[in-house]
Amino acid sequence: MSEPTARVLSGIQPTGDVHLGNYFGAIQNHLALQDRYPGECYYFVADYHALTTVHDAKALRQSVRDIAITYLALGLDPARACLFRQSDVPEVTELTWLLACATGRGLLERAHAYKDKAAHGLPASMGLFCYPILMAADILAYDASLVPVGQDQLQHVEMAQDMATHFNETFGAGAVVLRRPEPLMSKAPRVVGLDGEKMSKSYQNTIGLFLEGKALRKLTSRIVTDSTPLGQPLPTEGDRVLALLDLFLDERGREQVRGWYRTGARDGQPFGYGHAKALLAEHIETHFADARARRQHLIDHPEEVDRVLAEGGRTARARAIDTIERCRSTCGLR
Ligand code: AQP
Repeated sequence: MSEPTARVLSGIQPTGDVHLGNYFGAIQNHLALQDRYPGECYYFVADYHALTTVHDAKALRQSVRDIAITYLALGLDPARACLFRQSDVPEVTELTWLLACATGRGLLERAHAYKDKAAHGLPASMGLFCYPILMAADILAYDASLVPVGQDQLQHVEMAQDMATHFNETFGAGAVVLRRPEPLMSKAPRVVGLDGEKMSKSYQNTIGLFLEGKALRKLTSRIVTDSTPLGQPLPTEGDRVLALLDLFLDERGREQVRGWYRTGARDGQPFGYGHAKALLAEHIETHFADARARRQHLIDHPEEVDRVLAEGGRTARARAIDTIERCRSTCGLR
């Protein structure tokens, strides 16, 4: 295989509304990387993955389009980054099988995401158990060298590294048939949710990007805090509202808010959690205001979104076909 330039690959599941964890943990990086590596970024909507939890065809189709709308509204530029539907590249399911044949079961049994979901009582299908193999196939099919993800996906990228090595050793006698990917984490690799756990659609503790007004303020008011009364100093360590506010603030803003926390006062007036939560709602609303407007345009013009996905699917599939041909030949299937 000839040495390709840096190539970026990442995905997101169409399992509900995109939340602050997805955005600050991964999507912000995805958008920055299209400037750095134009033409080499591949971002997919993981509809095969979603089948582990979504069993409603209409809802899945709608959700795929919603995620694509969100990416485009946030600034994904189809001229620089390829946005596609995972299932438009069925070759990844074949690569999943080839990788499975070179992967020990013990590797999958160590997957934290599977264990966490099972511990939260979510039904554990074989699909969920094998999810890291499909994810490895997604990464390896495009010869990706960089995989921007949140902390929860770090182990899966490491497993993809292991699977590439196992495949190369098992079938390729050590030749580099599949390229080893490296994870890339953002400055906010683990964003907390309303309850202080990892923000996650499955845990129903998320804050969506496009909520506004009363509904948004109602949601931020649900963030769990201690019971420090209004006007008393608030803890700056471990507070969830402050952790979320930090995502929107520069160094100066962070210091300023910490000052209000430490004194329990802002401009001579008592300051408490209610004020901090209202401030967070304001930041969310302002930060995503432009994207919210672009999103409305795309909701009204779904044909534009479908066109981007269809074109992205063709581009991505051409890459994956190269890889699968190489792998088939290495395994002796041709
Ligand atoms: N809380 C988070 N902090 C930082 N990054 C996060 N990501 C998700 N949650 C956080 C990153 O977002 C990208 C897309 O994630 P996903 O939706 O495909 O799946 P996920 O990681 O499993 O996110 P959820 O909300 O927890 O989804 P469900 O509940 O459907 O499984 C990934 O890069 C992820 O790391």
